[in-house]
Amino acid sequence: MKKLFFAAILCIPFFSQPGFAQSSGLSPILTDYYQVKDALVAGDAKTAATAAGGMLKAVNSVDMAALAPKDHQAFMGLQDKLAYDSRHISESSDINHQREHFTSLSANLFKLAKQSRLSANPIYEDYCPMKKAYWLSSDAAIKNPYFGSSMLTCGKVSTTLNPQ
Ligand SMILES: [Cu+2]
Repeated sequence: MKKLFFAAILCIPFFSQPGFAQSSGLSPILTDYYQVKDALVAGDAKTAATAAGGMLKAVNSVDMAALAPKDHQAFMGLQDKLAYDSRHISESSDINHQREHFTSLSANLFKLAKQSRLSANPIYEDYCPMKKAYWLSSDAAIKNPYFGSSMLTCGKVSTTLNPQ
C-alpha cells in the first residue's frame, strides 16, 4: 500500500506536464520551425536567424527520457540533421543561404512529423514546383517561404498529416 502511494506521487509531475495530452515534448521544435518559415515568407533574414536560434535550442534541449519510445526513436535519427540546418540558418544573414538550409530542414522535420506526434493540429506539407522543395505549414493556405512576396501563393499542398 505504501509503495503504491509513492508510485502515484511520482507519476503526478509526468501526467501534469502542460501539453502532455495533446502533443509530445517535440512540439516546441515545430512551433519554432513555423516561426522560421513565417520569417522567410516575409523575406526577413534577421528574424529567420533569431527563430532558427530558438529552434536549435529546442532541438538540443529535448528531454529524451520523457519522450514516448516511438518519438524517441524517430528523434534520435534526426536530431543532428535538424540541429545542423537550424544552426546554419541562425548564423546567416543571407536569405538565399537560409532558404537552401530550409529545404533540408523541412524535409527532415517532415520525416520526424510522419513518425512522431508533433502537433495536435494538422500539418500541411506544401510543395514549391519552382524550387522543387517542400515546406511545412499549420495552415492549408499557401504562403511560399522560398520566394516570399514575389511568388507568395506559388505551390500546393502535397500531404496533410492529421494528428494520430
Ligand atoms: Cu550553411
